Amino acid sequence: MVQNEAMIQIKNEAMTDIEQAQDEKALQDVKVKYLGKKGQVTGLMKQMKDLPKEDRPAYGQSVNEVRQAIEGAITERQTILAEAQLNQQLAEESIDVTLPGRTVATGAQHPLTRTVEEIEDLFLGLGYEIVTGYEVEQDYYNFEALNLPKSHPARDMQDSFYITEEVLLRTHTSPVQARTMEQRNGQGPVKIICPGKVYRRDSDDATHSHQFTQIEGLVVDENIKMSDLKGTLELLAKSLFGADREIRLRPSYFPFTEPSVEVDVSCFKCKGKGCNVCKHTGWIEILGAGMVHPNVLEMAGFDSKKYSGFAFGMGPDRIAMLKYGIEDIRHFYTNDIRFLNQFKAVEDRGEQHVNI
Ligand code: FA5
Repeated sequence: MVQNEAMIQIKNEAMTDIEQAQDEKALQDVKVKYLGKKGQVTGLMKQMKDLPKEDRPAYGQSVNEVRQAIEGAITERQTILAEAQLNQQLAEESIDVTLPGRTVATGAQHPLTRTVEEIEDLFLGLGYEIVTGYEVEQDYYNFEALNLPKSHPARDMQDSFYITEEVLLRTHTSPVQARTMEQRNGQGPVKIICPGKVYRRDSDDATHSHQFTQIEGLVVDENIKMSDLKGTLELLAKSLFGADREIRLRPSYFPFTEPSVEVDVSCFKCKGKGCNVCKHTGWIEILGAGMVHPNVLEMAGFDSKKYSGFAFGMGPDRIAMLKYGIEDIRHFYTNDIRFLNQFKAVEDRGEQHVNI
């Protein structure tokens, strides 16, 4: 049996609908409209039961041909739509490989950390150990064990933040000396440096901060002399500020060392002639030092007749300021990215020492 009029009309309508479907969803709707359970082609099939038995096979075959024609057209349209969608996607998502890449922000080491690590490296190379102590410290280790009894007037040199009468924020890294010596049970040698944060009730200005960094050095052994201290500090000055630097020791006073000295380094900018960095003196003060006071050795359990030692304490904040020409100590603690980024350039050039 050939396709009847109803079949041809349904087929033609289906073909138009398929042609007009603009996306996968519309195409699915067309499929349901004609081939679904309640679809028009299914409807044709249902009419078969009303036909005489002998006409049914031919009728069924004709309806099937309509179904196959519609199914084929839907599949074809699906391919066309999928291709069109892919092309559109490719056009929209095209990548211009000639565009420059986005810069990835990289960090730089903080100038203070660089300075502390530079100093640590030098002393590690000389066989020192690095020891860290407590920022919240007992009055005993911060003062008394360092020959500064309760009423000692030199306590005023380091105005302190007290937490209780016996506990304070350490004012220097020297308590680490006292603690380390105590732990060694009177047995030398001791050869340590102690980096860390310290706190003082100093009012903040360009060269003073209430929180700053110190590095303490301590050597205790038999026959340690002032010349050992001088040689060590000379090496430190040259390593930090250049091979042609000299140092100068001036008499000073610290309760925990005797004799005590302030140590100056010849100005690295003017080479000693006088300039703004050295305040026209040719010398820059970098640290305090001295021979460990016999009372300090004895209090920590060392026999001061057998052992002697030297100690020094420096402020890496001020050293970093000198090295990098930083005019205000507060820059170290405000975390301004513009300030920190300047040191990235130094790092990239791999420079150890920047002349200002
Ligand atoms: C001391 O603190 C001694 N403990 C150092 C010492 C150790 C001497 C061992 C002898 C033997 P002084 O108070 O001078 O010393 O401080 C040492 C360094 O800390 C100074 O040279 C300075 O660089 C730094 N410093 C002191 N006060 C401040 C501050 N408010 N802000 C920034 N740096 C400071």
